[in-house]
Amino acid sequence: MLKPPNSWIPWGPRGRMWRRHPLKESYDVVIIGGGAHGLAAAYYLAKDHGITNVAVLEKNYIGSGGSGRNTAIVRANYRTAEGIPFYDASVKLYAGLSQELGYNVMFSQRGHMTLAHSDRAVKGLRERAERNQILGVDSRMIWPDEIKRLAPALDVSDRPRYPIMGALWHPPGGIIRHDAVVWGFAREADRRGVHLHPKTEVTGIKVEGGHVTAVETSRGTIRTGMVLSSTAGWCSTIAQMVDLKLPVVTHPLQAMVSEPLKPFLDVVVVSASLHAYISQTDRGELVIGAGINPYSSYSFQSTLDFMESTAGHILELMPALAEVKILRQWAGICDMTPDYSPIMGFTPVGGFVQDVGWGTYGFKASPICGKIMAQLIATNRTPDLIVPFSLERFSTGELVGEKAAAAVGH
Ligand code: PYC
Repeated sequence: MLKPPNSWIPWGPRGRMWRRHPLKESYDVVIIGGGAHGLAAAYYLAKDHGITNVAVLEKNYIGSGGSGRNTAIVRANYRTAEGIPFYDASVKLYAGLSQELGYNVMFSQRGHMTLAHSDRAVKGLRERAERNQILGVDSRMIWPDEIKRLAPALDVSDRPRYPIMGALWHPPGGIIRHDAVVWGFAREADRRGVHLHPKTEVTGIKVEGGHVTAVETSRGTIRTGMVLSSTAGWCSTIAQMVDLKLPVVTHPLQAMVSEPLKPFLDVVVVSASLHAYISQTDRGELVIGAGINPYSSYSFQSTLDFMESTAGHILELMPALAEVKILRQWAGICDMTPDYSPIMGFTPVGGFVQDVGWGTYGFKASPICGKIMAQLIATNRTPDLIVPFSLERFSTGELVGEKAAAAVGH
């Protein structure tokens, strides 16, 4: 039986994961988006800086957006001198997260393998491996013998239309229990006094004299001088509320899961040329994804076309999976920027801060984004790590090109 909100409900050995609260008339910080990024920012604001008069507003349930709709891959094998240290810092935080949150997020650093099927792809991956190594990230090229040893199900013969020629091997990469990341951050933010408000939609943001003064929601107006947009899918809608136009186009991204199988795949396998990636969860299910839908949309619709074409590509890589059944499919939506890097930091509107434009990379950056956003808000300074990711780069031309580091060709 559901008990009334506003109280701890003892329905498990530790009670509810987080409490319900009435919406207060004012908060020091309002975070829009109750996914891993927003919750991490709330947690680190409280833990690192003692700022607890914070509300996290989520229009649906906690973790219902991109945080609950990704394929749970974590990695740092990016391409640019700006991106690599950023995602590396995230992998390192993820590695200590179970201990930090006192909650098992099941991070399995089983290794991440990006296949090359052409000379050009080998060259591109080699460049990435070298840049990763220079910046202290463990990545190297491997060749068909080692690829077969690490992932015996892969067909490394010359039978396939696109034979496997080599791979970028990134041992610290892996998969995680994505819901546990959300729940762990939510629980710890709550325990430190942050108010989590699910089912609370932001309908407007009030700006007076060039500075944010209030957030209007489906449950009433909140006075605040600091708003962080940590939204995926709706970042342009939120930015428009303060008359800010973002260089973002939103696309759906689909994925699917198979029936559970005996464990046989203990690395993440990615093929950019075949537009597909696959990993096996601890439950034995295969998690399979592809590139974004080729059209801009806010739709969460799964399509047969995605299932059919992606399954075909996976079978090129692992023909033995021909009889495996797909159990379910889902879609999320991704805010794509022109250079495939995020937009983080202050904006021309006072008190309006953004952590958006993550495209298909958002989940893997959650802890570092939370920590950095909390630092930015608490100190009113942009931390060095995110200076290259400002909104201004799209007018100065100093882009951070990470398209070539995408798991698949989008
Ligand atoms: O960049 O690793 C990645 C990824 C996988 C699924 C979506 N993005």
